[in-house]
Amino acid sequence: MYTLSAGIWEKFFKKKDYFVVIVGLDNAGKTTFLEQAKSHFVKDYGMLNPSKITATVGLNTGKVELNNTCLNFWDLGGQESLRELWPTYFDDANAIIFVVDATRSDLFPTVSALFKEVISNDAVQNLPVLVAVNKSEMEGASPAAEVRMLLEDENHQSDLAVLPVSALEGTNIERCVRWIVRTLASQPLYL
Ligand code: G3D
Repeated sequence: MYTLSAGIWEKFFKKKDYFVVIVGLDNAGKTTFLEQAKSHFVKDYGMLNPSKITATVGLNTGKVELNNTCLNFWDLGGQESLRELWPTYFDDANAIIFVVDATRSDLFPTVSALFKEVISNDAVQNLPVLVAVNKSEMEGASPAAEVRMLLEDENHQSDLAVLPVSALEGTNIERCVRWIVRTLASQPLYL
């Protein structure tokens, strides 16, 4: 009886912890995205002034709680020399956020190759992946649909969302976080 009640308690009330890895090319806006997510969901969190956000060397972390879910974010440095460390984090990840700078269509071939590399990693194959098409408030930014076509890969088996965002202005950041939470909660596979 105790085991049954403990099981019910765990299922409905215990906070579920997930790890979400944020990757993308350097300067795409990963750290700004994380700062916005924290400022939306962490009570009294004072977002860093964007001008004070410097290039990620190694790792930034952040925790966001909503409902009975706790998302632990790892924002990984995007410089070429740091990318070889990404797979180490994929092994423990429950979801991936891939940030693309929508204003840098000149980098799209590199972005596409990098995305394929990420999703072909064995540990990522079955994880939900959210592509944040960032800086979308800027004139000349490529639409999310174009980025989606660029990244379409029939080998990726699990959930994929491609959303336009502005990490700087906070547009759609909440929607991204809620998509991750909803997708994780709906798939026992990801638990
Ligand atoms: P990274 O963590 O991927 O390396 P950062 O990227 O979060 O450090 O952001 C890199 C630069 O892009 C920063 O500008 C930041 O303010 C800017 N940026 C991030 N998100 C957006 C966005 O949605 N819109 C616009 N217009 N700019 C954004 P600086 O000038 O500090 O390098």
